[in-house]
Amino acid sequence: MFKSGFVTIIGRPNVGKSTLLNAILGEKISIVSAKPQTTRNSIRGVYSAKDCQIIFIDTPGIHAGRGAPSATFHHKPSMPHKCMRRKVALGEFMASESASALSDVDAVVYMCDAGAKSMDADRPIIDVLKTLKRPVVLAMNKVDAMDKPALLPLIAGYAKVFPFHEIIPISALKRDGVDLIIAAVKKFLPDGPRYFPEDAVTDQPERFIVAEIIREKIFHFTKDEVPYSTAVVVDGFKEKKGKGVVVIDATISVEKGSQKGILIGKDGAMLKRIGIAARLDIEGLLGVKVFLTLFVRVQKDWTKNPADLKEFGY
Ligand SMILES: Nc1nc2c(ncn2[C@@H]2O[C@H](COP(=O)(O)OP(=O)(O)OP(=O)(O)O)[C@@H](O)[C@H]2O)c(=O)[nH]1
Ligand SMILES: [Mg+2]
Repeated sequence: MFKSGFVTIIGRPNVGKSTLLNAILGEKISIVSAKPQTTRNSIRGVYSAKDCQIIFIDTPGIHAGRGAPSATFHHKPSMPHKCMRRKVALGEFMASESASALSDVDAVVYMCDAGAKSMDADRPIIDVLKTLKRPVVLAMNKVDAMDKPALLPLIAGYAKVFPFHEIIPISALKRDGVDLIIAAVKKFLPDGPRYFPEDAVTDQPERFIVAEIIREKIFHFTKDEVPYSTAVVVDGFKEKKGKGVVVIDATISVEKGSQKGILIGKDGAMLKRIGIAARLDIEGLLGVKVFLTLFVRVQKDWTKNPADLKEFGY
């Protein structure tokens, strides 16, 4: 019988969830950066094999407890409109994306960073997993960057707080143990149809991935609050028929004039750097030559404004 189903990858920011999704698919559809809170939307990737199809859902990292950017994991988006205006913010959108990606899934991959100093920040998320009643596999990531003897006590520690179906040490970066994760969640798939064509990798629109690639370069090249104050929208995406060329226009919105200055840089140097790096990746993705033009504009305090969030896809 053919098996198919949905598996959500969840965990604290920066543990390597998007890296794992890309490693599972063998293709990069989800952006990655060394900074926490890179992923903002839940992103579906399709893994197809002869006997099964698994839709893996990458999610924004979950902040639980104090110091969270304004969001808690338990945010319920069904509050009255007036209250929404005051309270909805980008961080809350991200938390609600993660929370809703957990409903109706066949299994969950909970990811932690094996090198993290303590598992205290995992506990509130594990408490949520307890209420879910779904099979959970623990992916203990970044084992390439730690001393192996530290692994056994860590595994014992996690096993004590939750009945994980399996605990699998992996390196998403080096693709070590990734097949074990796939095999582990495969056990929980029900009989089901092939939801997507066998050669599909994602159902995210090309425009979305292009905007994300640009956002990734901003995360790479800028620092402090700048990447967190940035949204990217692709305004134009035109294929020149028969020429193997795609012309793309995109607008980068920031919250303040000073951030606009940083993004453009001296004589436009920063924007040029972002544009070149993004263009190369987009050309790799689309397999054609790309002309990319970037615009920068200020949309004051957009991360706090529900109408702006909506316009930017959040
Ligand atoms: N050493 C090591 N680094 C890794 C591994 N997996 C991911 N990383 C790095 O960890 C950082 C975060 O990776 P992401 O995949 O963006 O993490 P994420 O969990 O999706 O982060 P958010 O979207 O911000 O929640 C990047 O610098 C990755 O290169 C791994 O197995 N080993
Ligand atoms: Mg991510």
